[in-house]
Amino acid sequence: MYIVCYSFKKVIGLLLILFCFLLIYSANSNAHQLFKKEPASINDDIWSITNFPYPLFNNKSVSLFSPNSNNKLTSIVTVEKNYKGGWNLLVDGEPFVVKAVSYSPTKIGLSPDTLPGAQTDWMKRDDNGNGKCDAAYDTWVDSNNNNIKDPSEKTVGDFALMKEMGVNAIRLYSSISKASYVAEEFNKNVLRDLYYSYGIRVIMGNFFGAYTIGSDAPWSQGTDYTDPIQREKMLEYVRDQVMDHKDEPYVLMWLLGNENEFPGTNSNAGVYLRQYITFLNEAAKLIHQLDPNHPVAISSWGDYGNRDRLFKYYSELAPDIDIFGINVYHGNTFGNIWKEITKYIDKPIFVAEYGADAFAAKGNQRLDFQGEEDQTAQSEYHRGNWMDIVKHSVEVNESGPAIGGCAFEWSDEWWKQQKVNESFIHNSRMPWGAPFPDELGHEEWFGLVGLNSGKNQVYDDLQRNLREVYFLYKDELWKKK
Ligand SMILES: [Ca+2]
Ligand SMILES: [Ca+2]
Ligand SMILES: [Ca+2]
Repeated sequence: MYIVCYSFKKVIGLLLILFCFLLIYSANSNAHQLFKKEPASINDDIWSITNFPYPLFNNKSVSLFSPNSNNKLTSIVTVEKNYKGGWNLLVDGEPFVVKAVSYSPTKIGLSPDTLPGAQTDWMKRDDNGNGKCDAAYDTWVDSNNNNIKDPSEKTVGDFALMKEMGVNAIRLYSSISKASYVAEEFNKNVLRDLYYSYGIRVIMGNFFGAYTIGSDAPWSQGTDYTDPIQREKMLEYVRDQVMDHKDEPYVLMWLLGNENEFPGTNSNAGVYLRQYITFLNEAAKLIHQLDPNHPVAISSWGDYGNRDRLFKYYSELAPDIDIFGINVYHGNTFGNIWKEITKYIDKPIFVAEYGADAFAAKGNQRLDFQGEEDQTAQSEYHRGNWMDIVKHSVEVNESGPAIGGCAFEWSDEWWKQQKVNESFIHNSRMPWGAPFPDELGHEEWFGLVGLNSGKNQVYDDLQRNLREVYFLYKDELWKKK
């Protein structure tokens, strides 16, 4: 009996030991799993902020510092008036003509209506899971327009394509969090690589209340520039963004707003023009206090009804804005706007948006969705605009105020003229009247680069179709001398 009991105790003991062993093993394997699940990306905490439904990547392949950078963190960018009254932008003392494109490479099928941040999340999007930013490094050119990636059509990436075209800056419109600046919306590794590996800088935008971003006003009411609480929020947003990027090598300039005087941006800037412009100046002052190394530009609305008054107010109320930027869609040239501006404003002028869409409606039927691409007409429109900028720059005229422009835009955005859930369709409906080649603006077709051949709706997410205008810049207008 004793022996039996002893054996029984021994068995229990052995079982206990085995149980403990299993427990430890199980804990270890849980720990191992947790470790394996540990987020790889430095930006993974954005999950909790914006809840983007896709994995974020850790772009280990991009270099953070170029061998020639001497660890210099940022350039000194200034504006300078010459003895003839013309203006130059100087980067580390050297004249710099801004050859920029607006860069919002929204993936087909995505829309900010259904996915907040859809038009700005390209810096983090890695849908093909290779650890690299898709738009920057993984796009390919469908050079024979068959919508198929043929063996000869190698992966090249937008950054390389832009460099090849002669682009020296991209315009980023804004971060898009409404209430406060969220640093994780930007991927600094990608932007540093844009600068170090491709020589392209960033015009760092801030909507400054346009579309209620920054003011956090209810959409139904729109941004109110007379509201002290909203104003404080917008300044705070600017302060946080500037502090986050001011020492980065890629920053070319700050750019506040985007056509905020236009009622379509859902603000009352155009109504309370004096208050708005005075407030812009406050923000410009703040930026100068925080960052003495980069100038402040704005993005005014070229179609404001009483431009005489607009430019007069800017002249009187905004001495701290360094560069007068303006979006202009006035036809093949900018017409009289140079004279209209310089009548009041003695500052460098930056055409913050210009360009035309590639879609040509058949006839003049605004509700007729029929038509096809007219790449030549788009290209010639860009030629006229760029040559007008050159004509008003010191390159041609020593008293010229133009320091460059930003072509709108790099690639088509299929979400812009849609009913809900039409971001998979390249719509041509609801164009706006404008002095474009067919007198209509088709908002989804402004790309220098299309996302398919234009002949059908079959595409690869990473496909690029270079339009004629791309080659116009690459081979003529922005060709490196
Ligand atoms: Ca990728
Ligand atoms: Ca092809
Ligand atoms: Ca669409």
